Amino acid sequence: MTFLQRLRTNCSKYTAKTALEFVRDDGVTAVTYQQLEDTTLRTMGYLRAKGVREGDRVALQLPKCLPFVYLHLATMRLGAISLPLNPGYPAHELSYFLQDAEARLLFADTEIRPTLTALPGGVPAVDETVFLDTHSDEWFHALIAGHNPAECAGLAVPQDLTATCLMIYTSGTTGRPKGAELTHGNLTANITALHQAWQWQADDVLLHILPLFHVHGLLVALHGALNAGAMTILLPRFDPEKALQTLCARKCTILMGVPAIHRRLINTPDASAYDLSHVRLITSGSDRLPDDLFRKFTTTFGHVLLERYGMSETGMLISNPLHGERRVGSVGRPLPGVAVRIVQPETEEPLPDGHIGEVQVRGDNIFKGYWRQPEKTAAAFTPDGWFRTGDVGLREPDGYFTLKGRSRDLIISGGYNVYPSEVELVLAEHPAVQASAVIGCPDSDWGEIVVAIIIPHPQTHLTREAITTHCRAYLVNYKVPRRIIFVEDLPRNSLGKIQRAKLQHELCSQP
Ligand code: MCA
Repeated sequence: MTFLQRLRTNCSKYTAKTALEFVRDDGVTAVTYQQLEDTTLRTMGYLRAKGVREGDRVALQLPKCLPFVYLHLATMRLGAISLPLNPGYPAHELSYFLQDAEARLLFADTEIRPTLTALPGGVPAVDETVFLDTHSDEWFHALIAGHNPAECAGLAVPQDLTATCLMIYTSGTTGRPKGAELTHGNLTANITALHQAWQWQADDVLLHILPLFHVHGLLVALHGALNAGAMTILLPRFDPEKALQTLCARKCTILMGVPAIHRRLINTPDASAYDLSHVRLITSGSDRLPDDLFRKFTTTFGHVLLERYGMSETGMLISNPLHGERRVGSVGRPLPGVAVRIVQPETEEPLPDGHIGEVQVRGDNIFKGYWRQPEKTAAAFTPDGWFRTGDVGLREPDGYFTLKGRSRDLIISGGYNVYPSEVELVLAEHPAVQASAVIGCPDSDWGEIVVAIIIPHPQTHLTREAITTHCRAYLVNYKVPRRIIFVEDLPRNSLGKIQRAKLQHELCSQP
């Protein structure tokens, strides 16, 4: 049974049970499984009337809200492709995604209307933009009110496992971001493996504190709970005190976070006074979990974090066990249905246990390819079909994997990926920047922070403020350099390539 079929079954089975609760400062909206199905069906009717057909892209540049969930599910149920986008993208970045994806519809918050309408030539490559006031759901319900659930109730839930249903943009070491196409089969394989590994139950209560526009918050957390017929309490944004209070008051059983979130949780005043004995699972992912944080979390809350490893292109790959040793510094063993091997990077020959090499993976969870990028898709896989993760690690003799770094230039800040090249390209656009290099430096709060090292053009007076203002106009907040260093020269190798590792060594002090 596919994820969407399972969800539909859950909606008929658990009719009166709460599927979602959205918590606002001014109140809570609860949605039963029956209401979730009805609203999804109405939304499907609305989308169909807007001309959405199989394979069309529907872009969701919305803050965390219930209409996001309805639109996402309805789009996939119609056989179309859900395209979640970070609501913080400035016009420049957004415009690229829309052009590349050629979305039929864009849903955006009314607050970004001025940004979008200021785009030269209007919103690119989108048939229609629908603005929603996401402060209240009434707007959305008014939009779909003309559509009866019966209108789409007879439509078959998509069966084709190879059809793309979700597109997530990921950046890379070169070129512009690429849309990773995930299929119904991928989503199903991913969620089935996690259901089994983490033993999701219908009586689980997930506290959802992550953004919805990424694989972690969407596929691992939200889909996990819906697939199990469990209840999800969604907080619109992460606030550590509110999260701990809700966790206790609502007797939640599952919480998922990134290390930057877990660090904020342990640093909350009187953290250890919160009784989390009813919580059965707290996971950590999207970034390496530092050993000291792993240990401090246990001493603060009496809970051992479960670290797992995944990527946007693959969903979840490796996880520490629900029962058994959650090994510090290790991401655990491959999830059911996922094959993992460590290879020598140049020859791609498998390496014996204990040897460090590139992590390569296979399984029904691995994405179909990059949207309209056959060369990049081909380059991402070995000739015999293994996906090259770009991460470096080793396998212990008992099957546990440990990640040791990355073979590509990637900065992970607070669980978000930042590629130096995308920041360097923006810096190069500034008239007073002669050359630049972007690196990640360790940071005790964010894991890593983005650091820009810049050679200003002679005869210009370049300030850090000017660089920050420039970057903010073109980049989403977490990509904006948090440290800016002006230099007269940059270290280069004999081929003229900037030596980022040398800069890192010289300029980054350990946290
Ligand atoms: C916010 N800021 C950041 C970041 N987030 N700076 C660097 N890195 C970040 N990640 C900056 C803002 O620009 C702002 O700066 C200031 O910090 C405060 O912003 P605010 O939004 O209030 O921060 P926050 O609410 O404390 O957010 C921190 C956070 C958030 C909750 C840790 O970053 C977050 O939700 N991270 C999770 C990311 C995630 O879901 N990743 C999954 C990717 P200023 O004041 O100067 O404007 S999926 C994935 O990686 C794979 C598949 C996997 O395995 O999961």
